[in-house]
Amino acid sequence: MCSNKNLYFFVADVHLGLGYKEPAERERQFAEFLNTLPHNTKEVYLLGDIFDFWYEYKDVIPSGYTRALGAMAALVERGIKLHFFNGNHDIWTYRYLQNEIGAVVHPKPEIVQIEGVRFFLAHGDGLWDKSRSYRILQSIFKCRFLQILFSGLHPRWALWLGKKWSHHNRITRYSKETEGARESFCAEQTAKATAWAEEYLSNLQATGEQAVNRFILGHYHISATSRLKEGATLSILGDWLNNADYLLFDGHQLTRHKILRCAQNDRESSE
Ligand SMILES: [Mn+2]
Repeated sequence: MCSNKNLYFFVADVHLGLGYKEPAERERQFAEFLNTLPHNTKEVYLLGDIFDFWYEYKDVIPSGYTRALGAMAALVERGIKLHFFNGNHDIWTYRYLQNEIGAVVHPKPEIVQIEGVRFFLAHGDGLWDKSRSYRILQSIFKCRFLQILFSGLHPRWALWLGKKWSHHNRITRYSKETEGARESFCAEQTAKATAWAEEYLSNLQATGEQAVNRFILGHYHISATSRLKEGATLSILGDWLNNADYLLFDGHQLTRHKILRCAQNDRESSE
């Protein structure tokens, strides 16, 4: 990590603000992670759900997140390019992150070329789940009229409502899960993601478009890697609720790292 190669980091699902385990500790850990990135870091990709709930008004942003926002701004000040992909928990960003932090906001999945390697980057929701309930929920969230209505609420009520909903969503899922259910969830989601990525590659091939070499997704809260055809890989990022998971690309290799919650040592594995 100390060479002079350009470094690129990928993180998702920190869920700042979520009252699970030790939220203040989680925010400190995330801020420290950003503050201590090596000097040869070129870009940081935040792949969604960094905030458990975000909403902003022209002159008001949610309270909390101070350390995280400060660390994000400091990164940009250091000349590191910061990318913020909207997740389903932080879908409603307007201009604050661009104007105040200097981040590049990506509302949709993107294919980007990094050091000659083609990456498909996305938060990961809705890529293959086209169910009716998902589409209804999306149309509610993306509805401009509802956003205007929401903005009309006093921030005290709007943010209370949003945080309540976000929190309920995640905690309900976590509290219902047993170890066995978690394992089968991981296997099932990895299989779905892999099938989707394979099909995506086939479609690119059929239309004569340039292939993607690396797929990186968040959203599923699982640390998983799949090998795809033609040497491509799919990596799903784990969340920061238990241990912190991130991916590092050095222009050649993509490696997965874990910052363990109790012991601060990094664990590394090749993708
Ligand atoms: Mn998500």
